[in-house]
Amino acid sequence: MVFDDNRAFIKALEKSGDLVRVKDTVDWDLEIGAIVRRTSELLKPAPFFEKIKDYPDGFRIFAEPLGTHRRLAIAMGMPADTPYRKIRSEYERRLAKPVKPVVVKDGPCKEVVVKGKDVNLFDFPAPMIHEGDGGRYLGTWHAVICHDPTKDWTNWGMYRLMIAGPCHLAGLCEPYTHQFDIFNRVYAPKKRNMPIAIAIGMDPICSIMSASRAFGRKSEVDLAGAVREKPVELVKCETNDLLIPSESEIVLEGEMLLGETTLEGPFGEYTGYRSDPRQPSTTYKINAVTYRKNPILTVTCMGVPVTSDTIVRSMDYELLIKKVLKMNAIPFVDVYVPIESATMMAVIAVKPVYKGIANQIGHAFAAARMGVYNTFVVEDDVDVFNMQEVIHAFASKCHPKRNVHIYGEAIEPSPLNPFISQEERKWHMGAKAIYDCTWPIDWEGAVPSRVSFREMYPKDIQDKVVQNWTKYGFEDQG
Ligand SMILES: Cc1cc2nc3c(=O)[nH]c(=O)nc-3n(C[C@H](O)[C@H](O)[C@H](O)COP(=O)(O)O)c2cc1C
Ligand SMILES: [Mn+2]
Repeated sequence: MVFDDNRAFIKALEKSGDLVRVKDTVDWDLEIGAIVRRTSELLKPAPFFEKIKDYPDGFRIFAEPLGTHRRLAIAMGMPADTPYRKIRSEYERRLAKPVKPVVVKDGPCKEVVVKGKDVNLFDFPAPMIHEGDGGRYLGTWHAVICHDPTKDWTNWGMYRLMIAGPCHLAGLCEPYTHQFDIFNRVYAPKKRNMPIAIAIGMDPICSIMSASRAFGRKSEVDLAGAVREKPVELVKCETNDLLIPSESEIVLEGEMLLGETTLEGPFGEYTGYRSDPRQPSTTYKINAVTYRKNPILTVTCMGVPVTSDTIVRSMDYELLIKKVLKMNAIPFVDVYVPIESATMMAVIAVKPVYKGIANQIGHAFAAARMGVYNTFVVEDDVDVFNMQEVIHAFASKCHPKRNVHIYGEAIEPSPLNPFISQEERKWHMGAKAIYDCTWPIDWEGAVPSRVSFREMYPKDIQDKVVQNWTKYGFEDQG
């Protein structure tokens, strides 16, 4: 059973030892960011800050909601120690049946309503997350919601939001996002601002969906319903017609402004580096704020992985990669985007039934709008989730001259890519590489035999050893 709201999720994390309540008063100015950063680098439980300097009692922060696979499993309603491969296959299974949301008349997110000139975004304890950030970020784990009336399509996307004034936010909305598309295709030609709603502190599945891009123009709320296996409850905004999850902690209602930009950034980014010079960014005007009593602000502190960003977006990228592979009829068996790679690396297992599969993948990836730069293609006898096996395959099978394929003029989807030059950044050009860790198909008969438990012993001996494992005196069946 998954959670209706973030508060129930927080309780479950506390019960399983995956959340720590910080009772001391902590400073929104860098101290919270530093604590969260350290928890990510040490893979510690999610911090929950109960008292924040300069803010009334009851204003709390819940950080890195999905910063480990344990927390992801709990969010999915599965045992905390579920192996990742099982979490993902359950996620994929549930996605098959989208569930439409239901509209309700009222909800906890309306407990406090503030409108017009009374709006002050500084009323919320938005942290100064990293030193050198361009400002205090109120949106680092949320959904920006907008509607395309020409397609009856509502989009949710997670796009970072810096406080730019008491009722203004500014943020990066990259050109490949749906929000950018809807604004420029539907609203800008009519010279209109676009109504938006920002939901902060939704249940964990709704947040996963806001950060996902693997599903094209499907409404994220229907897919959240699918993964929750029950509809999301939505309630109408006070000042526009958008619908927001009724259990959200904080809702900001407003508009994305036409022809107005605000200097925003730099920001400590998912790649593990501070990115962007300060630059003109999308601007939002906030006309009303509604929130639950004692609101809980969700926060992530991106930087060197592993973070909620890398946990959630790696899974999303795996689905995206599978789509690209299927479109190109590539005989793949499995895909993994290591959570330590900030989605910049992938491992793909293939059935090598014809020559040149790795190179074929390389060409497809070079043209794809995905920030996956280094891809390891292994054979289907390698478990893609097991880095011990992946590294061995790479080190022993990838001929440095023949098996490394470089695509030097690949499309660069992200200005945040740390390794491209200023010139490449300007023209959206980057590079990608494929490391072919498969044996040449014409080596039949000359392929070295792998010396492993699975391959070097007769089946009856393997079975006997596995059966008697604990009898020999070993604890774990493995
Ligand atoms: C924590 C976090 C922060 C993100 N920040 C941004 C951002 O500032 N700008 C952006 O364009 N995408 C950002 N993304 C990625 C988008 O959320 C992702 O591409 C998503 O698919 C966008 O939704 P859309 O596909 O409906 O456009 C972020 C993702 C996460 C998890
Ligand atoms: Mn979308």
